[in-house]
Amino acid sequence: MDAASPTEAGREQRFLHAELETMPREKIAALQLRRLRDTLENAYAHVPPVRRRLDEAGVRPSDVRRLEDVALLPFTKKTDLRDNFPFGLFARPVAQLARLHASSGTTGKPTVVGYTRQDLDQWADLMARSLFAAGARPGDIVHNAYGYGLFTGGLGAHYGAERLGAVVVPVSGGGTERQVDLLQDFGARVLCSTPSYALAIAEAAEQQGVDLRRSRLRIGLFGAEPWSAAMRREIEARIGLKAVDVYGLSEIMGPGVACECECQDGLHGWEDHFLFEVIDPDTGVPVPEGQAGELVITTLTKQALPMLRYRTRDITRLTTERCACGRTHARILRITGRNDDMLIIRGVNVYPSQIEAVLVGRAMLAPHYQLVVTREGILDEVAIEVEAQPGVPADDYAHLGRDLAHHVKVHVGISTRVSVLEPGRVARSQGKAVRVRDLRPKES
Ligand code: DLL
Repeated sequence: MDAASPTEAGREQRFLHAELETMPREKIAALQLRRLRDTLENAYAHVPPVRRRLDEAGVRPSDVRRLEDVALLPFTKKTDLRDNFPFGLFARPVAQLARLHASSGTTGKPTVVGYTRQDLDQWADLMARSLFAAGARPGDIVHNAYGYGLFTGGLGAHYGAERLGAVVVPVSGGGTERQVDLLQDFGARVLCSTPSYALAIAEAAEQQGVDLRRSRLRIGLFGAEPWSAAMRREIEARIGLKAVDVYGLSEIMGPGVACECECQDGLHGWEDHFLFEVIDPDTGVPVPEGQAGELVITTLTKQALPMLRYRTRDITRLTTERCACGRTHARILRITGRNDDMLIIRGVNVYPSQIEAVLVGRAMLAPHYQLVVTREGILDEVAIEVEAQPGVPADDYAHLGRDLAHHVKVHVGISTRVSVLEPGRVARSQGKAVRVRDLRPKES
């Protein structure tokens, strides 16, 4: 290829928008304050439930004079979206929107989110920035195995890749054997999927006798579900690519709210468009930088659905320490799990990803597992169902199970029952994996 072609030049370039991504932190803060005030004005003027809330709290948009004053604003919760179903929190008439997405809740109505043309444009920009940070470049073939539809993963990654100038293969989730064929035939350099689905693709390839490590794949943008460092190592080893973490949620935008760069050292939260806080989930009080808590996000540029202090329920830590890549935007460290997924086992708080971290990569065990939660009297118990690697004699299963239970006890601090199962017995995901089967009686 001609060295002067845009594609080759793109490979030298370090940032998609250098000025925005390396802005001094004081400048980021000034921009955030300006945009926060605009967002408040927009929400106060156009969203009656937000106006009511702010009036009740005795806060006027003009009261926000410094960035820290964001703490004066009431939180928004998922239930607020449900209570105002479907369009009650929109700041624009539905006819002025360009798209709707929705996420299916486990109970009741889905959460509906809306975008103006400008919101969609900004989303494409941020997802393009995320892809670039991860190492994707114009001209790359991007195999997009996030589900297309109401879920934001498929279309979010799709338009971001197009905006970057990449070549998108809009394959969506499912038909895993065919995904392996397409990856080989088209020679994709970038794979977008949930981490659990990447593993399902890796497994399907191995079963077809295909070594994806010899394919053109170099970069994976994996997100939409919690995954451990052990899972990253497993995927990287089996597919032969750099696995990068990407974060987002439909209430705020979709994928691309934050993304790791090639340093793989935490996800840059795009602070020119979002304000990130970490709070103590019990008290609602912001915690000092570096301490774990619930991530709270305020949108700074969204027109259709401005969100003030949205409680994500995701547990993480934030750092503003400068990343080796040179980007100045704060980093969200790996999301350990959702508040809702936290189990309390005999007084010990446990996230499924902590068990995953012990289990994945253990000799003779496959990285396919599910946790089964039951209640004995007043105490919750966890059983682990995990597959053996193909070829491991069934006689070894009991011993492998005892060994894993021991390591979980040592590293996580809880007692579990482990069942080692034959290969293929744990359901494979095509999108977000179901890691927990909750058999506890439902509270009424
Ligand atoms: O999952 C958006 C997305 C699509 C993100 C593709 C990344 C890639 P929702 O369906 O609304 O949106 O689910 C959002 O998924 O609150 C987290 O609990 C979880 N989640 C998303 N990304 C990550 C991640 C999309 N990288 C919810 N690590 C969020 C851990 C994640 N959890």
